Amino acid sequence: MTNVTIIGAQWGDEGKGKVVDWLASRADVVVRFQGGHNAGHTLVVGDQTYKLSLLPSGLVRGKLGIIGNGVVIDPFALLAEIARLSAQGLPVTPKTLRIADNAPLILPLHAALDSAREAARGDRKIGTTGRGIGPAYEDKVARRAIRVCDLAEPETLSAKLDELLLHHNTLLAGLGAPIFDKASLLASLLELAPKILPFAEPVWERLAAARRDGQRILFEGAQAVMLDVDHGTYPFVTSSNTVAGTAASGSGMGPDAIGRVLGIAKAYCTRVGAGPFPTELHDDTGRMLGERGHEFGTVTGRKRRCGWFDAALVRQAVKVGGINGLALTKLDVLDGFSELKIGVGYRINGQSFKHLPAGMAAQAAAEPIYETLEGWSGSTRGARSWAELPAAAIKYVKRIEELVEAPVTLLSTSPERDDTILVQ
Ligand code: 2SA
Ligand code: MG
Repeated sequence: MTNVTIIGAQWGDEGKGKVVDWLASRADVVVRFQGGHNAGHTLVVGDQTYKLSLLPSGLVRGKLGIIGNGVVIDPFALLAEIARLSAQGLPVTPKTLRIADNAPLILPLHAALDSAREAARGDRKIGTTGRGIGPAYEDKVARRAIRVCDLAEPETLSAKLDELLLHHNTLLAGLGAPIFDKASLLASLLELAPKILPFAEPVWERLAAARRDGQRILFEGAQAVMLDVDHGTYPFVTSSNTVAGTAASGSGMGPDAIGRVLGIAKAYCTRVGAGPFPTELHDDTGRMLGERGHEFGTVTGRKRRCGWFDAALVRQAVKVGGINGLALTKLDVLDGFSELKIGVGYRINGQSFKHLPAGMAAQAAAEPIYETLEGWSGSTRGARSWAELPAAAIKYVKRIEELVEAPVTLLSTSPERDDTILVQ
């Protein structure tokens, strides 16, 4: 059986949660490998809506969930999310969830620094989720992060907190933000340690055993390729690598474990936070996409910016992300438009580009080059077969395939899991 890796092919919120949920029924293990509780995956199961941030979506289907070493774990947020799911009738126990003992922790000081920095940036802010993701990854790379395993070693924890606070309190004070007290931070961590540690283990061992036993692993990406710290619209990105390759390094497996890579893209495009978005619409069409698509952030409730599908951008995501096939979601949001536009490249200072160049000024100046397609008047909402789609909708999907140079293998026509068309 092949494994599957799911990643976002735009700027996030493409509907990864639904597709992961759809594929989870055929998997044995679902693994998160990067990001943290900045992710927001909405799953609709019957009359229940689950909003997951840090937990792997497969838990909702009773599959073993694993949080890999590549994730930054806020232990307070983890316990709160577990409590929330339990209140919805879905218990999460050390039998159903395992977390990497070498994963770095996000602490309250990371969120404080994230927010203080954003406030200090003023108009130049990135529009982060304020969850402390960036500062936590910085600490990991700077070799001062507190990791899950440190919760089992009070002396290590205490010594590491000294180093961490020396660094962070200096930064926080410089930004005029309140500083943190070691004694209370240490006490709160020692208090939650016995609740977190039962979930912790070297997950790479369990994953290696799962592979040996022929189990099928589903890797659940968060955010998206255009938010990748290397390949995205830097500096308007998240602080992790979001491409498929991270599934291996972020879970402790070799690259051959990654399997098929399914990129998820909306049939149009959205972005939350600041940064370039060449096909963004500031007009009634943009507002209509936002209203019909209910485009608000799952975690922060922020309004998402909306625009036309950018095939040049998704083509780039296909190449750098290692995407073999695309799942196109929210096609129904485009129902009823008389015509649709697709971005096929950019004009920047009089020059044409087939890709989005890396420079910040070039990205900000990029004007989309559009191709116009006929819209459709019929409804695609809830369609479960190719034959139920209007001819113009099929044409739209086929044109996207050509432009992004990857086949569309799945089509999603509503948030319901079963309203999905398997194309190939
Ligand atoms: P951060 O917090 O450091 O990762 O923010 C850096 C940039 O990454 C973007 N980002 C996201 N974009 C879309 N969806 C995300 N998750 C939530 C969701 C977002 C929400 O699924 O709805 O609820 O607002 C996500 N996480 C990070 C972020 O907007 C910054 O541009
Ligand atoms: Mg989301």
